[in-house]
Amino acid sequence: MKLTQIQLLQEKQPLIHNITNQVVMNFTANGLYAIGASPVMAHAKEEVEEMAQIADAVVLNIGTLTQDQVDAMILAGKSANKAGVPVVLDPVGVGATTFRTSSALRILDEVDVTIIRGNAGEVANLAGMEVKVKGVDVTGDLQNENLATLAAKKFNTNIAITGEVDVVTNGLSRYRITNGHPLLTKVTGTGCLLSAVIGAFLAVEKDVLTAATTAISYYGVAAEEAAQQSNLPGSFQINFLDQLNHLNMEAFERKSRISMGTFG
Ligand code: ATP
Ligand code: TZP
Ligand code: MG
Ligand code: MG
Repeated sequence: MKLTQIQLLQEKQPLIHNITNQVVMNFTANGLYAIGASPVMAHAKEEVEEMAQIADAVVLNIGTLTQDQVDAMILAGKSANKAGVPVVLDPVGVGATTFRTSSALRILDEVDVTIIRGNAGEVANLAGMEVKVKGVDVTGDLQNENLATLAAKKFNTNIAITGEVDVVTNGLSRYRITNGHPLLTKVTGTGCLLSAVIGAFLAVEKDVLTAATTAISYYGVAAEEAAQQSNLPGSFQINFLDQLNHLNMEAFERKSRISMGTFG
């Protein structure tokens, strides 16, 4: 099952349309190439509807948002919705400023988002809990599971909260993924790239929870393997891209840690 999705991805080379932040564009494009997908960054209001329509997934990331870009994200998201293309939202920094929070909420109001992927602080703020994005610790595992369920129900969508432990839920079923490596926190854009990688998996797997959990686990095992070859951020980043491209499938099957539970 897991193998099939990755093989499919490499065969199909889905087009992933990213409207993303200025920090991570190059890393995101390289990471998508590494897993076999075909990235395109297109931000202009004049072209996003057309691009979203021909894409296999659309990724909206508000990391360095401007009002124009938010408008473009809504145009792209609506166009994707019309064409049946999955949409990922990465609400970078929601809660840090009013503009980020209100823009993310506007996107969620106007676009049918397939999955939101963020850290615990971002998802908490999105769900209306006033939590400092950097600072207040909301990362107890149980809290994240409850928070993800609450947000999934509130926005009637799928949620992935990532951190040391990752949680994916649609509000009813939930999965925990315990792959990953602390070096991922020392390279900028690893969350943003993960959101795009989830988009790529959604392009080849219709079951959103299966696509997201496999993507997150694959990503985490690639990081674990890369960390065996390098223990400093610069070389880790390079080895991580190589592992995303060339992860040994036997190692993935053996090291993948996904557990399932249901909420009462
Ligand atoms: P933040 O701004 O909080 O770092 P982010 O958007 O960068 O958020 P992360 O939660 O860091 O997103 O997730 C990116 C990747 O890093 C995920 O694969 C996640 O599992 C992994 N990760 C994050 N923290 C750790 C950790 N302490 N140990 C292992 N893996 C981690
Ligand atoms: N500033 C605005 S967007 C961005 C920074 C540093 C990148 C955030 O990337 P990630 O994946 O959330 O760490
Ligand atoms: Mg991070
Ligand atoms: Mg992030």
